[in-house]
Amino acid sequence: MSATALQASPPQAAPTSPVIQELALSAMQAQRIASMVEGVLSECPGQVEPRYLNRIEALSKDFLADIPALLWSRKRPFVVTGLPVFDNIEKSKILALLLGETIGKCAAYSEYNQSYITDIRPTKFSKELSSGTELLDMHNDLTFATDKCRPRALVLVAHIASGDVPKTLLAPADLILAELTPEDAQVLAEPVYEIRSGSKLRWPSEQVRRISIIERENEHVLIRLSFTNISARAGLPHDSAAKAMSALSRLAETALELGRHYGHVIRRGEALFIPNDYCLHGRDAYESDNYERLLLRSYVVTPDVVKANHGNTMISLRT
Ligand SMILES: O=C(O)CCC(=O)C(=O)O
Ligand SMILES: [Fe+2]
Repeated sequence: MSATALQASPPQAAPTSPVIQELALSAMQAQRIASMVEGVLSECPGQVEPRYLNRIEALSKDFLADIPALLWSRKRPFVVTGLPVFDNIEKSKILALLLGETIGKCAAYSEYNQSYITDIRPTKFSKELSSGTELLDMHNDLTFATDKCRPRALVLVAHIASGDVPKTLLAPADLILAELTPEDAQVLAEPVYEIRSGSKLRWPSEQVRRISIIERENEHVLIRLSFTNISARAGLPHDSAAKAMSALSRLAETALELGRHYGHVIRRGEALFIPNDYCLHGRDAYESDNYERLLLRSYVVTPDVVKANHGNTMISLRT
């Protein structure tokens, strides 16, 4: 089958939900992805992520052009369905990297886990909150990081997802803002907060940065929220600090409510794309012991960020 014939049947952005769209791949597209993945694995005998990325970079991904178009124009999360599924986890890793490279450059963080892929599953061997089974509160990833290094998007691929798997909670920033009172929205837009983070990293890189929680960028809304490390900025009068913190907790509540409403249970054959700055995510609690779930996550930054600040995609959170 020629590339032209494949391009003749583009994926359809089905209006399953006006908020979290589904992009259903055609069987031919899935087939083409599967053979790319097989090819990359067989051409990278060392089976390491940077090698996979080198190979992936050289491949034409134009037949998946609807993916970046959808992500960067709407700045809303969406789910891609109809992906090939693999038993060999190396192939699922390559798939996650391939999907990441359709929207930008996959990045690894030197002070985090130095890996282009992170496995997300309940385990006692990780300090990360996402590896627990309790509710994972609404957040964005590496919230504290600067514009020079923060992931612009996350791609989550389900390698295993069977039984009672929890929902990935999703709350777009503009919808959260629409639910807030004008007073709260105003406080949250002011730089009256500070975020302290990075102390738990492998090579601790603690930073304290002054931030606002909500920012407007033309018609889009940017949002910042993380777990317990945002406080009212030091030196703020007591009343203003109290106001800032109560607006923040109302925002977190609203985000959780919307996150549960719009969330998606990710299954095998699916990938979830989340624009990190424009949408909060979380994960519902595991409700029973009857589950098997292993997600693979790739972080993606934009090529201009890599070029201007790093020179390569092993990125330092100190930048
Ligand atoms: O487990 C999930 O569904 C989401 C995990 C998460 O927060 C992440 O991958 O950053
Ligand atoms: Fe996360």
